[in-house]
Parts: sequence; C-alpha cells; structure tokens
Amino acid sequence: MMIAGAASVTEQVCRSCGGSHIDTFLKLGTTPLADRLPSSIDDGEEEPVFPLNVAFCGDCSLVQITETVNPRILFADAYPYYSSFSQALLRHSRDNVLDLIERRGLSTGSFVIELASNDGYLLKNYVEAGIQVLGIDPADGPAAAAIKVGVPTRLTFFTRELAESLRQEGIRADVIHANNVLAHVADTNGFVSGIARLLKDDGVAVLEAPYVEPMIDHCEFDTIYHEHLCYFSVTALDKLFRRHGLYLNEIKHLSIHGGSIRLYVERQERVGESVTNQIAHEKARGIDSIDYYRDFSATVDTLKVELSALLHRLKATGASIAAYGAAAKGATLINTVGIGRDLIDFVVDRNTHKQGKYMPGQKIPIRSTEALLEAQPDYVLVLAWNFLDEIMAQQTEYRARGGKFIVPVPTPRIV
Ligand code: JHZ
Ligand code: ZN
Repeated sequence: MMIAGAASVTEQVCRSCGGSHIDTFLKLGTTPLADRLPSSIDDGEEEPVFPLNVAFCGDCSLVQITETVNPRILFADAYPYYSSFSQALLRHSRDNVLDLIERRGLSTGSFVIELASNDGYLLKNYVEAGIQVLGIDPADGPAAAAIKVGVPTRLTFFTRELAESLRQEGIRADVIHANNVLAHVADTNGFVSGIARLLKDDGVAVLEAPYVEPMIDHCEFDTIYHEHLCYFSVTALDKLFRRHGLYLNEIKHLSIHGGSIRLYVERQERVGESVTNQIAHEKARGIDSIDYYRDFSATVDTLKVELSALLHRLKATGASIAAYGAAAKGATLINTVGIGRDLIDFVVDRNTHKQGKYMPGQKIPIRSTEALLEAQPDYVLVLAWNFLDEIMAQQTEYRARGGKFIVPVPTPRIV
C-alpha cells in the first residue's frame, strides 16, 4: 500500500490477500502516466515515468501490477477522462440503471451511491427517475460537470474511513455502483470493506471491471497502465469479497472496454450459476494458475514488432498516418511500441479537455476529430479500438474519401 508522500512504491506482497507468492510475467518497461497529458511539447518539465510490471499471485490468483503510483499524482488536478464522450457508454449505463430500478423495485425512497461517479454519466439517470443519489469522485473537473447536471457529488476518494463517516451521517445505500474503479484503488481491501459498511442489509453493489480473460486472449496489453492496479478473474474477486463478508452472487459478461464483467455483490450468500460456472471455467482454462499467463509476454512482443513494422512499411510508401482516441490505453501502446511523431502526425479525440494537449511520452499533438477531414491522412491508427464500431460509424465521410483504419489488437490489421 501507499507510503504517504512517496511518488510510488513497489509492492512486495499481493494487493488482495497479502501473500508473497508474486510471479512477474510481463515487463513493459517504464512508461509515463497514461492520463497525464502534457500541455506543450517542451514545457521544461520532465514527465515522471514508472515501471510497469505485471504479476500473478499464486495464493489468490489476482493479476496485478507491482508499482503503486501515489493516487494524488495519478488523479491530479487535470484528470482528463470524462465518461460522457462515448454514446455507447452512455447507453450502456442507462440500460444498467433502468434494469436495476426494475429488478430491485427502486423508488423515490431508495438511495443510490456511485463510487467514481465521474461527470454524472450514470447517476443522472436515477435523478431523472426521482431517486436520491450521491456521487463520490476525487477528480474536480468531472465532479464539477456532474454537479452541473444535477448529480450531488462529494469531491473525495472513497475509503473505508469515508464509508464510516457517511454511515454516521445516516447514509446507507440500496445500490452502490462502482464502474472501472476497483482496479484503480491502492487500498483494495479498504475499498471493499467500505462498500460492506455502506450497503444496506438487502442492498446490492454493482461493479464493472475489465475481465482478465479477454485481456490475455485478445492481447489487450495496452489496457495495462498505472491506473489499473488489478486485472480481475472471478476466482480472485470471489475471494476478495468473501474476506469482507460480501458475496459475489451473479456476474454478467459485457462487451464494453474490450470485454468486462459486471458483478452483483450482496451481504447474503446466494451464489448463482453464472458465478460457479465461471469459476469452473477459469479452473478448466487454468486462469487460476500462472501457466495461463506464461506466453503472454511473447505474444505482446510479437504484436509490438508487427505493429511497428506495419507503420514503418506504410510510412515508407509515403503514406500519412494519424491516430484516433487519446485514450489512456493509447498512451501505453505508443510508448511501449515506440510510436512517435515520425510515424503519427496527430491524434484526434472528441474530448475537449484533451484537445490542444499532447500524448504522454511521445508528445503527439491531440486535435479535434474534424482534423481527420481537414488533413485526410491515408491511415488512422485506432487507439480507442474498444469503440471501433462507434468510430467507424461516425467517420463514414473519411472512409468514403479513401481513408483506412488500422486496428492494433488482437493482431494489427487494416480495415
Ligand atoms: P476509452 C478509460 O480508459 C478510462 P481509456 C479509465 N482509465 C478506465 O479505467 C478505462 O476506461 C476502463 C475518445 N472518443 O474510454 C474519448 C472519441 O474521441 O476507451 C476518449 O478520450 N470519439 C478510467 O482512456 C477515448 O476516445 C468517440 O467516438 O483507455 C476513448 O477512451 C469515442 C467513442 C471515444 O478508454
Ligand atoms: Zn493474492
């Protein structure tokens, strides 16, 4: 866990179970922080870089990176991620809310909390239905945006201590949402025990996280960066929740973010088939053992070499190349493969908070999506490949004019 004040610490034991059988199976070198976008090519300030090594815990099966960057550095003032820039994500979140309102019979007397509520992209759906909500998020830009759309938000990190003080205020939740945040938290156990403290006896915590199986099978190694401390299997999650008197009773597979799982966690133990079947599946495939991860490093190396060769080959024919999506995963991709301004002229992104800035490390300029039609590059490397369908649908004009997309994972291809 974090030593107060230090920029980062290298963990010696498992983040979840505290066991010491930690086996590193992938080393991605040192990389800059994926969501820290420099405002100029040379602002005279060295970008901090940190090691990016991935390990498997032989005791509880949790896949995790071993470096913990101080969250105050990771989620600092200018945290640029705003959930509401993807239509697909907004739809996905709204469907989740409507389903829960129906399944759990939520009404105006219910109380819903979201941990890492970002710009209010999810909770606003409850507000619309007249249900009381509270968002908790430490990033000031997104939190301010949430408050603006009518989502009450506390600007802070969620911890066990915060859960205690909310409880003392008389707050307890029928539903606690936590999407793409469990993997981001340095104190994994504190976060889960905080959920246990805040949940009403018959409440449900609904969490979403990228699932480790598609990450390995589809070589989504670019989703590894310092914000993502854990890469969850159901086996590892089941153990984590049980440690805090909570039960992972149901899971759903989701296509979002390259393959995620939604977890339904309650105080009562009523583990359904979706969970027992998935744990059996993980056992059968060896996902609960290091063997499953052994070849990953070689697969990643092959992808890196192929992608670099493809870009250099295209460039050698005189082609121009841009990129789509100043995604955090894009930062890992360009910095581990070594894709710089010699190959990519600019990156486009809809997020106005990212435009005008530069990609971490490689300092490729970020522009608005209109730049694609203005410059009409021959190829566009899709860094936000998880939203490929949405991006392709939106870029029909670019494609009609002969533009082509390069998709980097699971193996580089031109579409
Ligand atoms: P996106 C995010 O990672 C954030 P990122 C975070 N690190 C996390 O945990 C994971 O998700 C799970 C832009 N875009 O969301 C928006 C367009 O420009 O895939 C984003 O900048 N036009 C907390 O950052 C980027 O692309 C579009 O049409 O890797 C996508 O980033 C769409 C759909 C997106 O993930
Ligand atoms: Zn462990």
